[in-house]
Amino acid sequence: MANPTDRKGLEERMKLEGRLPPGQSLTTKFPILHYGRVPNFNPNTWRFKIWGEVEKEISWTWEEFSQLPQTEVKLDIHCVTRWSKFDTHWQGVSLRSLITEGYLKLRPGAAYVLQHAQGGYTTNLPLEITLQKNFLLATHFEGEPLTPDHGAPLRGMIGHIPDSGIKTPYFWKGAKWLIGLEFLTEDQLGFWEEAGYHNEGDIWKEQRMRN
Ligand SMILES: Nc1nc2c(c(=O)[nH]1)N[C@H]1C(S)=C(S)[C@@H](COP(=O)(O)O)O[C@H]1N2
Ligand SMILES: [Mo]
Repeated sequence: MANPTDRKGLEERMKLEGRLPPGQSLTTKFPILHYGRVPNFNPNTWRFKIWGEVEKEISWTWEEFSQLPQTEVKLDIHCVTRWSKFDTHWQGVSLRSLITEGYLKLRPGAAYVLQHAQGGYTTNLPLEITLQKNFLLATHFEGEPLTPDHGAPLRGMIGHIPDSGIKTPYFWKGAKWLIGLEFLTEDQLGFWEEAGYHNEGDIWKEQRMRN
């Protein structure tokens, strides 16, 4: 375990590099945070569905999902409860690649995406953010399959890529135990957004709660 001095030192460095958003502190751990309990994963019955503003609905088995083209990304993650974790490595499927490689065709009206998790958690994002490099349908963390606590077998991942200039919301906008994406013409609030969290949740603007 890193001693507190290391933590402080790393945090100072991230601050100097402009990578620590306001009101955040660095953690070297990986906190586990969710509402409710960890659902079971049964690879025989698990399905990943895509519906709404799409030309053709999708329902993939775990085996089918596992054969989709893979993408890797390095992200800084920022939780609204004020911890940040830097340089985390993720592997999975990018939504953009599903579209560019012809697996998924959206209707012209698609403008928002609602992530649906096993257990009922939902969270919403504008389509344009889910098509950025910092959004991933992630199956692996640091080269290993996700653990149940962190969302196995699949989670929505959203984090920051330094110097990318792209928009980054807080980490609640990535649903663990992800089982569906619903494409919408109008925005629809998710679980925490409904409960008063900010709808955009920009980490640099400290958009934590809706006023
Ligand atoms: N299904 C589900 N996904 C969720 C949540 C949740 O309660 N349920 N919490 C969110 C919040 S608030 C955070 S900070 C991250 C935490 O992910 P971690 O437990 O892997 O750190 O998951 C997000 N995804
Ligand atoms: Mo969070």
